[in-house]
Formats: sequence, structure tokens, C-alpha cells
Amino acid sequence: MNEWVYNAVVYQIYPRSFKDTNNDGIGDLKGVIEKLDYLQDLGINTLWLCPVYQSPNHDNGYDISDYYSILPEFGTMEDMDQLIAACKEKEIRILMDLVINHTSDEHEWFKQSLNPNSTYRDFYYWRPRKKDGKPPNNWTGFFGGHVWEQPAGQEECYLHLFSKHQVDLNFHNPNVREAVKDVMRFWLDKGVSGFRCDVITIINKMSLADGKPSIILTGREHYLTNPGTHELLHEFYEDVLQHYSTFTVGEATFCTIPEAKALTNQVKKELDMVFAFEIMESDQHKIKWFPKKLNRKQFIHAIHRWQQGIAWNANYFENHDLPRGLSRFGDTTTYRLESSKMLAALLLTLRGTPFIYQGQEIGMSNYPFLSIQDVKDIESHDIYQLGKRLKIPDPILWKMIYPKTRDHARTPMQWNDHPYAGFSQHLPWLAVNPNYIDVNVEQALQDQNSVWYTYKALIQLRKDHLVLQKGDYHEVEVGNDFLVFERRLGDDVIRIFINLSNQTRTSKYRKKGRVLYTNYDIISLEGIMKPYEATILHYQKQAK
Ligand code: TEU
Ligand code: CA
Repeated sequence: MNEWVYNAVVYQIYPRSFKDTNNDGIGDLKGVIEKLDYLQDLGINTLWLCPVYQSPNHDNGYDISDYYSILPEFGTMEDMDQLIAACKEKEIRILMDLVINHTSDEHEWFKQSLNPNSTYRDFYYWRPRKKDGKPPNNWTGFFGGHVWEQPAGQEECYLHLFSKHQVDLNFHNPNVREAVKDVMRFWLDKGVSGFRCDVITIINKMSLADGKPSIILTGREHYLTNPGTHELLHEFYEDVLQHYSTFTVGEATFCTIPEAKALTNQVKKELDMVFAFEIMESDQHKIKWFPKKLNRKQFIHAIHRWQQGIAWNANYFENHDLPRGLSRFGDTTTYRLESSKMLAALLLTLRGTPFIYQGQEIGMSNYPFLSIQDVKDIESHDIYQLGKRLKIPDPILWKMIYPKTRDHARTPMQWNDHPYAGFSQHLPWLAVNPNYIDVNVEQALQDQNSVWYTYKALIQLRKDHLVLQKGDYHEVEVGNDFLVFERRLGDDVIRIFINLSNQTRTSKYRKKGRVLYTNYDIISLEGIMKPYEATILHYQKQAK
């Protein structure tokens, strides 16, 4: 891992919802440029930009039709160049979203591949139906339903693990691998510093045989992380990444600790780190559409296991695919402030790279959507359609979809209390959370006690204390709904108390050392923690 990656603090931008400068209701690149001072003030030094490439937008940019141009709604390549230059000046690195498992069905490669004799045919997986007329295999997809589509006039079907507008690329074809490497080089040459690699653990399909029937993703044993995935990632490293000073984080669906270890092995050189999913499953029965009450023990133990299990984690509590972290792991009523700050303290003291999702720094929370009509996301709609086909009654279906619809995270960024939260002067593409009157950046900046200042202070704290960047993780006490741990580097020790419950909790250990941060005015220096308390202390190992 490159040295600078150790102190990266990443801020994820979902451009569509960040800042609209030409008042068409859609965020744009100029909006990102406009807010760079704001981001610099917060202290972050790396941006992850969700896809801004040309796209018909069936999945908000995760269906790319041209990797070499910018979606006009977001601006132009000149805007992108300007953003790269402006970031460089501020010493902010940019990570692009590398979506290579699939392209849009409007990508030129795919259009060419419609001709069975084209050299592009083999860029994708085209297969005939089975003799009995059934699809080529029994796999099921991420957005529900089967994964084969037979376009009108075609003899064969193509594979799509996501929507039918997202066609899976065939990485067994060397031309696909070379084409993807060219895309990577193009962006690195432009001056970006690396990639967030979309669904990287599913890119290598070992075979297209029928899968073991399962309620989730039948067929996944044929493509989840396998030897070919490792070879492919290493090849990207050898041929492209090692020639630049890069940062790579892979989105690792269904990834176990041993797999994450292998994917981030510093000797084998594949990825720097991965986004694991396990911690995010603590309020669902494995599948996100089967929600349950947050199991705090499960949450804490998963964090603990991943901290102990792998050398370097990509830490996050929310992103553009998840509901808001505060709504899931905190308290949006009585302890809104305390619990938002507690989550900030946990995120920024765990070992690994912290990823902050836009709006998290002001404590944005879930949107009170009332029905599927309020939601725009293709995933929610595809799942809704599947539910209808399965004859699930509407109220039950909505109870399954509401808690996890990705649109919770995608509502416009709340900049101030003006109409549309200062995001735009035009009706935004997705509704603004009504809480913008109280929860907005302008208000946060005026209040020294706001969540925003906790993020700022803790980002600074990481910069000031090398132990928070490089120190090891040590268990002190792993409770059912609290966690006490230490980061250690040489004689430097930082001890962190995190209470994830809305009750007072008592650790067997005391708050040893000098208080660097706490989210209450008055705290006990014994092991007693107030509801959602977060306290960070510093001491030297040898000092008494
Ligand atoms: O997400 C893939 C993924 O595994 C899930 O998080 C997905 O969003 C879904 O919720 C599974 O139920 C990535 C992107 O982050 C997502 O926005 C895209 O829709 C998807 O890949 C396809 O490119
Ligand atoms: Ca705009």
C-alpha cells in the first residue's frame, strides 16, 4: 500500500445529489468544485466520486455507456479536468468509481456484440436457451429474478447479474481485459489517484453451469471470489496500477475474512482494501429485504472480528447503497447528536481507512418515504415487481423495501434552510428530507457543538496522532452493546470507549489517560458510559 494511503480520509460524493449549479435539479461537477473549500475545511484528503461517465442512467451511472466521456447532466470533460486540477491544488486525491463487471446495454461494445459475427460478441456472455426453452442457466440476480435477457431478433440471451440494462463483461476474453486496462490508464493519466472497484468479487465467472438453488443469488458459487478473480486483479496491478501511485478499494459482496485477506495481501498485490458487508448485515436476516431490529451484539462483534482478522479495513457506516447509518445504528430522536458523534468517533478511530458519505458529517437520516411511488431506485422497483409476481401483499412488500431502499442515502445534500435545502433552486430529481430545516450544513457550521465539528476534530486527531493511523487494534472489552478497544503504536496508546446503546453501560476498565475527545460535557473516569457515549483517551505505555 502506498504510504499516503495510510492517512487517507475519504469522502464519498454521489454527484447527482451533492450540489446543483445550473438549477436543473441534478447535482453536477461544478457543484463539487464549488464545495471543495467546504470539504477541505472538514479536513478530508480524498474523494470517491460515484460514476460520472456517460450513461443512460437506469442505475444512476452504474450502467456506463462510455468510460471516456462525462454524462452531460453532470457537465463536460473540461469540468472534470477542472475538478482534477482544483483538487490537486488542495492536495485532495480523487478515486473514480470503476464499474467493470458490466457495461450499459447502450455501450458501443454491446451494440456491436448484437451481431453474432462481430469480434465484440465475445465481450459478453451470449448463450442459447436450453433445449426445453428455459434460460441458459438457473441463476438469479442482485435485483431479483433471472439473469438472462433475449433481445428481439436474437437467437441467444445475454447474462446480466444486475438489471437487464447492465450486461456482464466476459473477462476470459483478453480483449476485455485490455480494454479495461486502457480505461484505468486513461483516468490515471488524467490525474486521478485510484479506484473504488464496483462489485469486484463477482467479475470472474468460472462457469455458467446451473447453481445450487438458493433464496439468494442462485449460481453465486460459480463467480464469487475464486482463483481467476485473484489472477485478474493481480494482472491489473502488474500491468497498470503499479506504474502509478494508486489507492484501490474493492466492493466485496459476500466476502469472508480469509477472502478479504487474500484480496488485500500486500505481497500478492491485488487491492489495497475491501468494503466488506458483514457489519452491515446486523439489522437484517442475511438478505436486506428481510429486516430485523438492530442486533448490537452482532454489529460490535462483526467489527471486532474484522479488526482482528485483517491488516487493513475499509471502514464505513453508510454509502449510496445503504440507508443512513444514524437511522440504523444510532438514534434519530432523543440522542440524535450523541449517537451521530459516537458513530463518528468509532469510524475515525478504528484501524483502516475511514469513508464518510456525503451528509453523514451533519447527521443526515432516512427519508420518510410513504410508498414505492416515492422511490426512484431501479433496485427497489425491480424487487417490488418480483414481490408482486410472488403475490406478496403490498403492505408487507413495502415493509420489506422501505427500511433498505437505497434512496434514503440519495436524497439531496442539505446545505441550508432555503427551499430545496440550498441544493438547487429547481425541484430536485429526488425529494429533499423534510428535516433540512434543522439538519443542514449552514446550521452545523454555526454551532460549535454540532456533529460537523466532531468530524472535523476527529479527522484532525487522526492527523495529529500517528497511532490512530498506523497503530494496531487491541481488544479491551467487547460487550453486548459497547466496545472498548485500544490502538497501539510503540508506547503510544489510544483507548476508545464506545457505547452503542441508549442506556448507561459500565466497562470493567477505566478511562485511563488524557481525554482527547468525548461527546459529553461531563463523563465518569471510571468505566461508566452514558447513553451513546464515545470517549477517546491517550496514554503512554510506560508512564504510570
Ligand atoms: O453495488 C453492488 C451490491 O452488491 C449492492 O450493494 C447492491 O447495491 C444491492 O443493494 C444488492 O442488493 C454496486 C453499486 O454500489 C450499486 O450502486 C450498483 O447498483 C451495483 O453495484 C451495480 O453496479
Ligand atoms: Ca445541474
